[in-house]
Amino acid sequence: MVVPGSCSPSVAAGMAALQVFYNLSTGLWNTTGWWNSANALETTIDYAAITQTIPYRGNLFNTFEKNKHTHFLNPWFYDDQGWWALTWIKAYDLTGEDRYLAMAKTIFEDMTQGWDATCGGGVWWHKRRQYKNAITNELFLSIAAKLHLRSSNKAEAINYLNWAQREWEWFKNTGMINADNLINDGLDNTCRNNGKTIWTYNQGVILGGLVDLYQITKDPTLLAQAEAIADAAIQKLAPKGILQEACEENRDCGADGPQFKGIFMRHLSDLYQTLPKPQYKAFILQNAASVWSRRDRNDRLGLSWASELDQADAARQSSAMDVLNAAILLGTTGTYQAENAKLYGLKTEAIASGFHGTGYIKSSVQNDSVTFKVNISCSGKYNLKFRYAAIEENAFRYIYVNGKKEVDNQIFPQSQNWSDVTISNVWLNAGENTVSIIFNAVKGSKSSLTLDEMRVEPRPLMGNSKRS
Ligand SMILES: [Ca+2]
Repeated sequence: MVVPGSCSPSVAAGMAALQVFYNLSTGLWNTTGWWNSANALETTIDYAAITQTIPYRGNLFNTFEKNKHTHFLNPWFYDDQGWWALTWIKAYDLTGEDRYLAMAKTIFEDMTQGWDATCGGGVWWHKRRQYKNAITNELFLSIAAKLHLRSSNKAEAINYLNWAQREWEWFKNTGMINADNLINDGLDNTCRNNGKTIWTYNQGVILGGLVDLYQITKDPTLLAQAEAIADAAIQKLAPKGILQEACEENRDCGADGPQFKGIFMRHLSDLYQTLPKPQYKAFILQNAASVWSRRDRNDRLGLSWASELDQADAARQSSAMDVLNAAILLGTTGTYQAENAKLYGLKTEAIASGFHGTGYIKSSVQNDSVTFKVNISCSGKYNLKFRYAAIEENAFRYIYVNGKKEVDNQIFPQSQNWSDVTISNVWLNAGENTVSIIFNAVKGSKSSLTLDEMRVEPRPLMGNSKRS
């Protein structure tokens, strides 16, 4: 399978085609609606974060400056403004600038005005108190959980968590999640599932909210619910493995529908970071390859990801770029087992409990070494996280990256149990790299080291780093 999971030129070309629609004077994307522009900006931020590139970061600043006087509030619809809250949270994660987080909080505060006791709770879709639907409440859940994770003020953090839990308690009891574990559009006048269209984005946004709430509470039922929804969507909404919107059959999804599939994929990608099922990875890669193979000569991508381009606009383009972003992200993280690495002077073992993969290695003699081969889609700075034990005392080893010394005698603090040591900000090239851990006793390496695996992760985003 040809996967467009490299930073350049393929995915970069798709991003460039998205920015062709960007209007500098409005800060929005031409050819699409207001809420779609929030998603196009989120796509742009994801791309900047995943590839660690700066070309479109100016759009972030510009969109904020041109529109901040509106506070990104919509006169009619709570869901439309919710997208902007998610986008500004991502902008905060990318830049660490508090004003973006503050804007997300302002938007959320306004959304709380839409909550009332009709149907036992939930936020209205329309500000004239019409229709309690899935998307508005999924957004509300996700924003609340994300704001909780980013609030340093304790009272504020508790408030956001209370909203998230209140929303989920209500949502799961409404019946909007049907017997197939798929989410219908909303509630009817008797507060029951109205049986209306199962849009892909309604199977997506919920995943992000549940994953975040799971990170906060560690309640396994939340992750199980997310898994059930994701599995059902992949099984039921993707003929021949390619995600399809219900409206595609008539080849008319209006202005909104073309955005939805990307939103699902973005959140499936979030779920995969917490629940790395091989099936999710395969699904992302298969869809990315399919849509990319259908691009036109200007790298434009259409409504259907399984057939030729119908028309080009910013909604279609950003939606498709979401799955391409997800595919790149898969190529920037990976876990490598020590027992499968290239070993010199070492043997593998599988006696101690709790190892990952099929075993681990024990390093204790002069000049022994472990060399990992690491394939990365995008060049940039990464964190290398080693899972190890050092039973007797602190162990020290040389770390080499691509044949060059990265760390003199990295310390692996004494630990009877499996622990992690992270080496931050290591430059890796697109393509193949080598990472070696070398016992150089002459230069001060010492003590035995048990090594289980190495995990390669993109350097954390700035705002995100406050979370740990
Ligand atoms: Ca292992």
